[in-house]
Amino acid sequence: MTSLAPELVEPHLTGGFGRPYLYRETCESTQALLDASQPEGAVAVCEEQTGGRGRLGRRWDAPSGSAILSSTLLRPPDGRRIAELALVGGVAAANAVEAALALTAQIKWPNDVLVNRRKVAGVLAEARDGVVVLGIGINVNQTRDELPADAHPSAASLRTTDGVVRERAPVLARLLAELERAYAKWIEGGIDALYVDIGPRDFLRQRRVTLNGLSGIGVGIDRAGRFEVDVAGERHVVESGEVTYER
Ligand code: BT5
Repeated sequence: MTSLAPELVEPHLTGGFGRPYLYRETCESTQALLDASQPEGAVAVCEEQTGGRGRLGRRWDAPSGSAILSSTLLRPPDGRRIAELALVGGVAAANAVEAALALTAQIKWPNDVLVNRRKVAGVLAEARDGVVVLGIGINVNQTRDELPADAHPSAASLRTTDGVVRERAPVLARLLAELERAYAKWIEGGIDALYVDIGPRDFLRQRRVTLNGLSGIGVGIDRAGRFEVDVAGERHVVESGEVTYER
């Protein structure tokens, strides 16, 4: 089994993110290992989470040693919309997944990365004490049986997508390099500066969607990172929420 121990990951790091690199075999959640005392770009990684978190109190599950379970400490400037960081993480995860698979990845607003309509990565942005802890989970080597069976969208790993068992360390290093790049662009120019990475990957565009009590056709993610829905010819813009969609 491959490992994400520091001596295997640090040689692959190309930028500032991942320094320092906090590593544990087991933790409750990598989100709980970082706080405002850490510098921007500090990263926590575990092989296994006993209380892995999704959004809205949901769980994130992966067998020990099978996935990338990472959190990165960010210190965005005051006044920025924290929810946008889920999309920044989504861009980073989509780029890392595409580089590993040589297949295109889609972004399902606000925080999912899909390949072939299945979720291979999820992002969780949590603000506390003036910092943001950005959690990114990527399913790498899980077999079909090791993925949650009842998830919506249904779950996949890089392995169930192309049959390849991979070293996780280079995928993690790529993720951190992509996150550093995407975050720097976002600091400079907001979601608009990342739109080239988001617009063409927008999974919900033109799909029949329901969110926050609105049912309509997805117009897509806008240049501010919100989601637009066409409800009977009238456009609604949503800042955050849960989307259900029809195939
Ligand atoms: C997310 O939540 O997609 C955010 C996931 C963030 C996970 C990372 S791992 C490192 C860091 N530390 C943490 O504790 N969390 C972050 P959400 O959209 O709420 O999706 C959660 C739902 O996805 C669950 O209710 C399940 O149905 C499903 N799910 C659980 N584990 C999954 C997996 N490994 N792959 C795909 N779907 C999964």
